[in-house]
Amino acid sequence: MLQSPICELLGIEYPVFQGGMAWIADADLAAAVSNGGGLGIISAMNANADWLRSQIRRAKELTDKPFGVNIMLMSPFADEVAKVVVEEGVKVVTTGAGNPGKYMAAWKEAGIHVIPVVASVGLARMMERAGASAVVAEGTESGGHIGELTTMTLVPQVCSAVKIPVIAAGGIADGRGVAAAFMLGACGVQVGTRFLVASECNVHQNYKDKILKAKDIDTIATGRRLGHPVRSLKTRFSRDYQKAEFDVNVTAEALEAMGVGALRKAAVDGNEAEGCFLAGQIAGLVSKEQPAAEIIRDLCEEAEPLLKGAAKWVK
Ligand code: TUI
Repeated sequence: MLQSPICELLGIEYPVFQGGMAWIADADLAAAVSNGGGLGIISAMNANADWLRSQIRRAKELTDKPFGVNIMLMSPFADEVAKVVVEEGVKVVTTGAGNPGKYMAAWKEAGIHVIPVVASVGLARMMERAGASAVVAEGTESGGHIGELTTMTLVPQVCSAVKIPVIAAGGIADGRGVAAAFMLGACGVQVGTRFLVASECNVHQNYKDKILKAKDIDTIATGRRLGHPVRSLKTRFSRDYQKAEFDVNVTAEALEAMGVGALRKAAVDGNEAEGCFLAGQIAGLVSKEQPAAEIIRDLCEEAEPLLKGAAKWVK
């Protein structure tokens, strides 16, 4: 059985986190992952305090296992949702797209395990000093908001730089990815794209179908001009956006406006023309819809013989 210190620390069975995907990771998905023995995570995305509170309460009805909340630090509601996780007694908070330093003291005071998602060694070190329980080192293979380094280069450098547990993310969708992450020094993985097609994921069926059909080269990173690169599936929207980005006659404001509502249009409406379908580079490997618990079991049961068998390379 694949186990690591992160299981003991958080009271979970398998060292598998579900990524806090905006407009996708709701209470239903998070509870299904937690019931399957992983760490389910509700995305607070750009939602307000009331929405997050109702999702947390729903998750508590659906599972008695630990689950987390991901706080997207660029959200205009970050301050208010940061309070809700304390009031609702959430056990684990992950953060993305920024530095959660200003919230750390309050969260730690409340006994929350804070696990920031980092894309650099510098932020990982800073988070360890600020009292993070662990970090998620997320490579540029991931879907959504991304940094520059690959998982292959980021994870071992973060592992060498900090003593707290490191969870690897970005490009992991099967047991080979899990085994590789452990070989790089991680003691857990965070998986997004494969959980997006979980049976319990409420995203529009068009989104799932697009992931299931995607090939290796079907994602694109846009948004560099505004300083927030985002990886999504190649669609009419992302190609149009890229064109606009390279066009000096398109203002930053116009670009910003193009992106508004695009995640919701993809996840809720399945709108192929105007939606932004965030996805990781590993989408090409994701080929079937199945229950979250089965995904977790597959990931870990595939990784076990690979890790045990690694001795075959050593003579
Ligand atoms: O945050 C994510 N993934 C996301 S957030 C998101 S919603 C969004 N939509 C449009 C534009 C921007 C966001 C969709 N997907 N992953 C974690 C992550 N964090 N990846 C990279 C980072 C990151 C980047 C820079 C963390 C910190 C950072 O700088 C911190 C600092 O200020 O030093």
